[in-house]
Amino acid sequence: MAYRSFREFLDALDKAGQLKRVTVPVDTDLLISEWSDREMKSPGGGKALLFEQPVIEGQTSKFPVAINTMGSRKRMAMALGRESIDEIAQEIQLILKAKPPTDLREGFALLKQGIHLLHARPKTVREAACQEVVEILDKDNRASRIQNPGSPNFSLRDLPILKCWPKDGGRFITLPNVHTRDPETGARNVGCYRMQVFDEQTTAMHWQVHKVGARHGKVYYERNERMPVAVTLGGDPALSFAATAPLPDGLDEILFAGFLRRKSIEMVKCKTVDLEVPADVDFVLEGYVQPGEMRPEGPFGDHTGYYTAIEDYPVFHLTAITHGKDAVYPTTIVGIPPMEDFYMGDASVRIFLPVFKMNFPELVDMTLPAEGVFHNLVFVSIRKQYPYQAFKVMHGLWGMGQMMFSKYIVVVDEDCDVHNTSEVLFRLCANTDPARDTSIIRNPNDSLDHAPTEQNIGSHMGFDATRKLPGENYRRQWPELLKMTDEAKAVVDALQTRIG
Ligand SMILES: Cc1cc2nc3c(=O)[nH]c(=O)nc-3n(C[C@H](O)[C@H](O)[C@H](O)COP(=O)(O)O)c2cc1C
Ligand SMILES: [Mn+2]
Repeated sequence: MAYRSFREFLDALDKAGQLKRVTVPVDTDLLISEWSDREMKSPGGGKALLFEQPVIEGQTSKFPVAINTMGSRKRMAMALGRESIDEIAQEIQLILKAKPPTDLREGFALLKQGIHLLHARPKTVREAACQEVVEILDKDNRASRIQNPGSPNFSLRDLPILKCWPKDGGRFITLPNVHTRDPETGARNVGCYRMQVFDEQTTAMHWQVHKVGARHGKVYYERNERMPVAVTLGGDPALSFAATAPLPDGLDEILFAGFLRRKSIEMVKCKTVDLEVPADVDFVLEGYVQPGEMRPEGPFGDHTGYYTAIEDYPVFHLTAITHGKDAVYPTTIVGIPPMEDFYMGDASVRIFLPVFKMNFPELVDMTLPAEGVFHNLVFVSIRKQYPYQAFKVMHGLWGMGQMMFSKYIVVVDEDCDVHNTSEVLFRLCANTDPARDTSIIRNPNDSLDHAPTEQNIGSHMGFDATRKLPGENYRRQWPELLKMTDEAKAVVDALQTRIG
């Protein structure tokens, strides 16, 4: 089921007992963050929170704050309108099976075609809920200011944007969907890149060097042209998820979100920039990035669990803010895991598992444990057939999109449950001789990783924790893993049931 608005999603969460309303005033300066951190770290990810009276600089905001709306397996599935994420993985598998692709590129091309076939192509509309209230901020456009009866003067200061951690450089928009276009091909991209608020009309734009927004920015820079950017907040959560998913460059997030929610997304033209945005979103921040203009961003309490240091990033200038009358401000916080974003990353891995399996037929399961905050740790299980196959798989993963960042990859046999960290650690410790069973390589690193000597590059390590086959320099008899007989288990099951 597709949601017509973010409110409709919140209502669905409420009905499912997945939403807690906080009716007392709570300050956007650290207090909502502390409250939410406790909730996110409670068993299974806790509940979504709706702060009905967020306080910003002493004033109660008229927009409520929603947080942790995707922070559990159940809520993540609900956000995509599904019973479970595995449904989506199965659909992707069906698309790929229709005509088995010969390589990954072809696989994604096919996926794109399949998504088209499923009527996920966006439609354009003229009237939009996200433009019920329009505030033109651009000085150049003041003359043509669109007057909306009853619309208050409104700027970024009126949004209940959180200061998340004590030493943060300011307030950060943490769940923005940043819409850009490649000026050469016209291809659209939507990415989730945080934005530090500088003043009521400017923010930072934290697209890291490996991301598609940054690549689009570089093309504008080379052409010396002003880059139109539209940032949306809220609407159907399928888009917010798609903006975080590691899609290959060129796979349109709007199409992908349409596929996820099984309904095409309605788009509306922006008021001050030549871009389209989903009509159902809660807020639209329209504006531009002037290529070459950079400003210090940070520090920010990041998903690494540490503060990311101050660095120069592009500046986003607002030209208009539009919003619905009933808008809700969606946000999240990141920090020491587990946090809400773990469930978003986990959903990405599960949805794209069929694509990985297509490239690695031996791949059984894969997970990015919360402790590794996405890029630091990957557990993968394989059905091993020939010597050094574990190394083939790790090197293959290091060559695939954002998997290039994976700092440690542990490969185990198919009978090991990768979702059980203790089982993986047991295999890792028991089955490896470090000098023989590891591979250290050089690869790009995630920009946020503070450990490497130089930013963006570093070493990565793979562990072959599978049982060794002939031909893998193991000259002894590999021992057998302990296993109880089924008969003994059945007898003890029966006895225990009898005594209760
Ligand atoms: C809560 C959250 C915040 C994020 N913040 C950033 C960010 O500030 N900068 C960035 O480059 N990526 C950030 N990401 C990761 C990107 O959204 C992710 O890599 C995405 O796939 C990028 O899309 P793209 O490939 O279209 O550039 C964030 C992800 C989440 C879940
Ligand atoms: Mn993208």
